[in-house]
Amino acid sequence: MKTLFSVPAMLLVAALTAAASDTPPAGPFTLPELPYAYDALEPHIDAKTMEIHHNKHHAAYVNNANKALAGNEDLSKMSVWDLVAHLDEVPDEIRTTLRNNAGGHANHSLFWLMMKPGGGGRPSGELAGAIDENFGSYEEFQKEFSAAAMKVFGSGWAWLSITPDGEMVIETTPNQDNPMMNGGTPLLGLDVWEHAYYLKNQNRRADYVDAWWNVVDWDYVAGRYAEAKKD
Ligand code: MN3
Repeated sequence: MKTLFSVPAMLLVAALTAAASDTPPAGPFTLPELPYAYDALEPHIDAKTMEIHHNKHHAAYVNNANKALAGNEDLSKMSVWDLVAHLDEVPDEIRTTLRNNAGGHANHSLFWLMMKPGGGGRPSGELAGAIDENFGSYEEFQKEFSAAAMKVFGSGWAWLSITPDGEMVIETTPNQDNPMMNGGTPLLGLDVWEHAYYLKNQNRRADYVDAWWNVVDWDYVAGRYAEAKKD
């Protein structure tokens, strides 16, 4: 009879210990609120995908980055942008973890802002001019960007970005890498991880890419371009 009591007691201790060590630190990073409701991008991006993408995937990047930074006061003072731009300053043993998870936090924080309900259309002003100048036309840019997004093998991102030399380019990155890791400035990014579209589109990435153009927030992208030109 004694063992019947002691076994559950041990399990309880084990469960409590596991629960305590599974609780991620509260900072330095926090999951940003979405600037719109989960269903706001319907019918182009479905509510369930948005909820899981934000509340599970993005949250996991935040939690894992915070765990890796625990006890490192200097790195914990850096913004996520500084951190992903200066991975060379990160100790070897946490560099890959931060590349993936601070990278994931940075990329998703941008991604939510690069979309809005009632988005789409086309850019205007200086950004439109720069796109025409670099790609020939908006249509040509859109075609090239979509093709780049389709060519990402496995998980990654397609970007419109400014290189360290000030050139406007379409590029892709694997995993949660980001143009900032190479000194560039992302203007527009598209998450082509399957978690971004599999619930609605299954294997049809092209359908997701086509739908996504309808939610791009060109005003936000134009603002990023204006900021990049100031530097
Ligand atoms: Mn994602």
